Amino acid sequence: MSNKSIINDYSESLLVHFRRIEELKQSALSYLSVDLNNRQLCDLELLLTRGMYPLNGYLDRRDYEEVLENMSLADGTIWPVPVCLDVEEKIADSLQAGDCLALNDEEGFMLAILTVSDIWQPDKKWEARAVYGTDNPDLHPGVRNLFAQHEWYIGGKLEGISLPIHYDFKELRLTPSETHRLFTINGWRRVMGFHTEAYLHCAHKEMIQQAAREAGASIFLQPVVGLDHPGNLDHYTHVRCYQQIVKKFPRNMISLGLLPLASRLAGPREALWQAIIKKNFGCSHFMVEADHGDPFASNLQLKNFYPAHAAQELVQQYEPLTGIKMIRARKMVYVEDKAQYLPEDEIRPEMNIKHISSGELKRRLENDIEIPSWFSYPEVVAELRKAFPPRSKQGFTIFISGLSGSGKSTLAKVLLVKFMEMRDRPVTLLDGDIVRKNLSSELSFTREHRNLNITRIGFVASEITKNGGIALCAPIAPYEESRRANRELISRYGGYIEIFMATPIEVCEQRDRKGLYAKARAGKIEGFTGISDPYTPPSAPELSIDTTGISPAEAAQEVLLFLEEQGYLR
Ligand code: PPS
Repeated sequence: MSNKSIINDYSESLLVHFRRIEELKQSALSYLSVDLNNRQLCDLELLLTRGMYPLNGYLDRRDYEEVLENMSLADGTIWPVPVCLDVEEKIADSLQAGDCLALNDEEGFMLAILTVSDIWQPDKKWEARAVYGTDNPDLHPGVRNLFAQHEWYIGGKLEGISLPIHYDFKELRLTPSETHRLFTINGWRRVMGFHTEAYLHCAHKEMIQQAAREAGASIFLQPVVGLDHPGNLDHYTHVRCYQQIVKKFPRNMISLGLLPLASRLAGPREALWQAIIKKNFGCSHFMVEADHGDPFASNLQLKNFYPAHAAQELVQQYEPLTGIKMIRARKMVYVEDKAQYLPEDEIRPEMNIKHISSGELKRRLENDIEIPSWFSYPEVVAELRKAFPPRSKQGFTIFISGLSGSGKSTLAKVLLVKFMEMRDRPVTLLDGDIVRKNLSSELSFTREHRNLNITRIGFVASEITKNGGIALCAPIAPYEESRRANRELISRYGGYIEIFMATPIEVCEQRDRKGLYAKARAGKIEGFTGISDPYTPPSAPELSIDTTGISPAEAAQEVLLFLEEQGYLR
């Protein structure tokens, strides 16, 4: 490789000898340091273990520009995706070529020393167009992520002190040298790598097994545990499901290892990058899906960003340079009359096929409905049921928003009593006044402080919901932005029911239980909601309740009926 030291180029890992670690730790006392985020830690781990061979550090500027222009390093070695260390301007300003920078984990534990070769401010629009095919962040989440990263890049060689520390699934965190050794010991000359971030069911198992059989290869199932994906509860459930599904393959045919990858979502380039990484883990074959690496691959609502099969074609085209063979993933479909899975392209019109979509699977889990064994294995379903309990066992948040005097607190109190009476789940009341006294006592009623107050309530409610309780929130919450943030956060952990108290302001003002409207009209309270500060009604609440002509018991009954109908109450 160009202007890079040969010393590390062929070594098994970039971790240095413990004698050198002692020296590095001593010298590092005078080095600048940065704490890496989760994404950067994934890159560092794959660099240190040599999952990203032949890189022995972060790309310098020449290599980076070649990667964008030609999908190769400056010496012509194929490399499709930039791997640079992004840093804040103040770090970039304090460094020059030849300096050393200590790289720490999020707790400040030192993992590696980077000897800086280059510091530059990349043209991110150019990078986005080259790697993703667009520089519009609204069209591509990968571009959005890129633009959200620091503005300066650093390139340079790494000396590793320790791999990032993981406490979970240690036996599955295999490095390339470990997997290669494992394959050699087992006599696996041909190994097909399978990369996944999804839950796997019977159709996947049939697809993987059939492809491996055709290639005469064993299987290395390598799921990604890198960045948490929105909507995913946790990676623990994923890994436990993978541990179950490998038991369904013939013995001595499959091994499981976790890949700490910060996916770029770059479609064909992503697939090619993964192919090189799989080769580095000792695989001879790599299964590529028609929409591999596409940011919208598993999203039924959105059209894929890249053309179908583009990823397969690119990986195949570069086979001579990467040294790993592409295997096309052939989707399998369950044929009821034959009680077996067949490749989708072999299905004839008269065949009776069955399918359960991810949306339907979610519905069945939520409502405790049977999941047939032709679709998934009972052991996998049992893991999913633990992670996604039916609605009747999930925690939920009832978020009541509305003007002062609209009936929020009264409704919340009646619901509190009803839930206490049911004794189904623990209940917590987070009324506006209670929160203002206990959680947000230093906050005023400016837009910024109100939003902060609401997101604090949202955080507490999300913890309650996550742990299976009921959070009853009743603040004014006049702005859409903080209500939306709460919905996004809490829906990940359980139910979220937004109730808009649609009682007209005239009625609220007439009630004026606390005399606040009168004071606001008299100019004695500034920025009073509905009088001198705006209230934006929720755009899509689960329920709207106008308490003008109904009793608190009737309002509460509307909520209880809704909860029952949605499956939260039994
Ligand atoms: S917010 O906007 O959601 O943060 O408000 P919240 O925490 O629910 O607090 C609302 C209660 O504070 C009292 N109060 C005011 N409300 C609105 N605007 C102004 N300027 C204001 N100043 C004090 C008021 O009593 C609200 O209680 P409720 O129960 O809604 O009447």
